[in-house]
Amino acid sequence: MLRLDVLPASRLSQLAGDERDTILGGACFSHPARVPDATDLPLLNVDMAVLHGEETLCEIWHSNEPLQSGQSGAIRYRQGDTLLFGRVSLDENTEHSSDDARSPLQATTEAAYQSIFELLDTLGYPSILRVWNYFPAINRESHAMERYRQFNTGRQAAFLAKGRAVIGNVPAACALGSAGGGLQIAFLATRATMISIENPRQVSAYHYPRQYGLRSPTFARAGLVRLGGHDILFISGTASIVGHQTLHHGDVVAQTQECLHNITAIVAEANRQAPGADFRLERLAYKVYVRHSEDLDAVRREIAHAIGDPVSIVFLQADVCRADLQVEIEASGGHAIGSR
Ligand code: 3EB
Repeated sequence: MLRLDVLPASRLSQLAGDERDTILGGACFSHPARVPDATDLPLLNVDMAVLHGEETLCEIWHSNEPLQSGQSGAIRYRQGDTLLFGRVSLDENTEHSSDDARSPLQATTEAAYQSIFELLDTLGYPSILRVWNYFPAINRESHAMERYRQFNTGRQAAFLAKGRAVIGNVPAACALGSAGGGLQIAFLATRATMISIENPRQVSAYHYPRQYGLRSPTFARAGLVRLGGHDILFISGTASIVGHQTLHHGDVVAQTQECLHNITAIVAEANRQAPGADFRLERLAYKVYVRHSEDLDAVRREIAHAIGDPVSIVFLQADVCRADLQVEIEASGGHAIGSR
């Protein structure tokens, strides 16, 4: 039903026939960003360095449903009977006029999410399973507010404007600082029923206290969906946060361990909600965002120590959405992983 393949852009451009027709969409990472030769597909090109190997690395989602491609404004998408993958990439200044009280990033975020919701409402994919958000200088302050908080304000405003819940049943997500480019968002939506999962070790992000911004981040710790008889789990970007507080300032090893404790707790929660699923840490596909590239070996060693050699793992250099966080880990499982 759903398959994740992580491959270099050079191999992506060689895919043909059925191997290409089954592509729903995905994201490619390199620094600087290079456009892979697949312009009709909804692929994000993120300016983000891959920390192992030289090549542009692409995370490609495949589906065995019959698929068709479409475009609506700035959104490119591909859809099947139950799944839709879309991507939008916006320059921060296009949605902003000089008399706007909102910052350019806030206005652009709000416009991007509103257009995503309009598309999904029109095409009838009510639930968003997973959103990937990337934009530059995530920790920089401008317009008297950190840019991550500007993003949160625009995101929440769009959810509210389109009548969507901002607590409870919200998508799994991540938000990371890229090295350049505009606001880039990829999303996976479904007609199937999804369940949002929270982590008992953490305050839900939508209930964070005001010290982290007046508008809370709109995301769940994970999303669970049943597709084609399989339970599929999307774990949001997970950091060294317990309760609502960052733990282990300046200690990337301890932060990595705390991320993995949180992921372990989310997996346990998912197994409780989907008793037949049997999600296991070593069977998940991981994406690890490391703020300082020199921490790669320490982070990698900690992950190997805790979960051995996972079936799929990618290390990227990215800024994490709190200045005191040095690492963030996301994961997914229950779907097929690898080439067919
Ligand atoms: C956190 O737990 C760390 O704003 O969409 C993780 C996952 C984080 C998603 C988002 C932010 C987001 O608060 C940051």
